[in-house]
Amino acid sequence: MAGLAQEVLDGDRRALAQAITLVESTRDDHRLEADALLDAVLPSTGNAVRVGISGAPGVGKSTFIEALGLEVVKRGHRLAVLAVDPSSRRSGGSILGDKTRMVDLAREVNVFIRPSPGGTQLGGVARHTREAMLVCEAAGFDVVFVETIGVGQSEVAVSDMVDLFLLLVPPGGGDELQGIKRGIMELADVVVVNKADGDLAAAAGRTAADYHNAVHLLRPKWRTWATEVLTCSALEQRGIGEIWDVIERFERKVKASSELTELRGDQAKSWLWAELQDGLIDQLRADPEVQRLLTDVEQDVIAGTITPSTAARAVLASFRAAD
Ligand SMILES: Nc1nc2c(ncn2[C@@H]2O[C@H](COP(=O)(O)OP(=O)(O)O)[C@@H](O)[C@H]2O)c(=O)[nH]1
Ligand SMILES: [Mg+2]
Repeated sequence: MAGLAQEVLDGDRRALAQAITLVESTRDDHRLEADALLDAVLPSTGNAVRVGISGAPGVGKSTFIEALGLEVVKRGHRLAVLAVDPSSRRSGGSILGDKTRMVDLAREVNVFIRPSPGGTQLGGVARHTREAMLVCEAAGFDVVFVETIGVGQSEVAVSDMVDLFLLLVPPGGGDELQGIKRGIMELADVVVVNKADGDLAAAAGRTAADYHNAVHLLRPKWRTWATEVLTCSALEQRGIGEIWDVIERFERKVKASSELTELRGDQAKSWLWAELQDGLIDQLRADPEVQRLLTDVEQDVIAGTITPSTAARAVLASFRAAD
């Protein structure tokens, strides 16, 4: 692993792709190698600006990532684009299909685009993306975008690995605003109303004003940052530079106030607990006796003859005894 780790640190793209394939593997022996690799590169991680980008299908995420990505590389950064999309296997892949659409961005030498890892279990998909992010940072990428589609719990998982969560919304009336889940609004550090062009320009301005009012009713997430609302046209590449300016200002502020250090510490802690939870459940399932008992009590719980709490206690007791 030392060889591969060194190649990653040297910025070798083939090594980077190989390392990400390794961290995405579910094989036990690969997992041990992946952990060794991650341990080796860990001191060289954490130096990137980590941005989560979310929004409902069709809002313009791919177009926006291409436009903002080109701006970022124009300013001399190296950009990695990753994704968390547990549905990508079934739906044929959001970002994978988009890679062919993000043609200009994909052609840039200082850009690395990786589709969402496979899997339908959000926890596993998110873990692999988070680890891929660390590997990209070790390889010298100083900006990371993590895309997620605007449905389900994947937003929360992404907000647990990025510094700034950017929510992309379409122009529209109050109804549109109602349709955005409050939980997602609460995660947003920057809201961008896209498609502020042509006939939609005026509506986009009104939508931005509505969001501005709405986000200020929410409990603030940061001491030093209040959610900003901007408009842009990803298609016509207008307002994009201003968005990157806001992201840089955010990063400066939360760094200066030590809030970023606190956030990343909290995130690392919650990943530790997620790993413990997954690891314990894997160990439970690995024990054949416990597994048999599990199958039985699961049926009893379904049938309503035993409470989930009593069933869980019995399984845990059997696990401890087996140990
Ligand atoms: N008018 C306009 N259309 C846009 C803009 N950004 C994206 N679109 C269009 O919206 C549609 C969906 O865009 P896409 O980037 O694939 O959205 P995604 O599903 O969120 O990734 C496409 O037809 C884009 O051309 C924009 O800024 N203005
Ligand atoms: Mg897309």
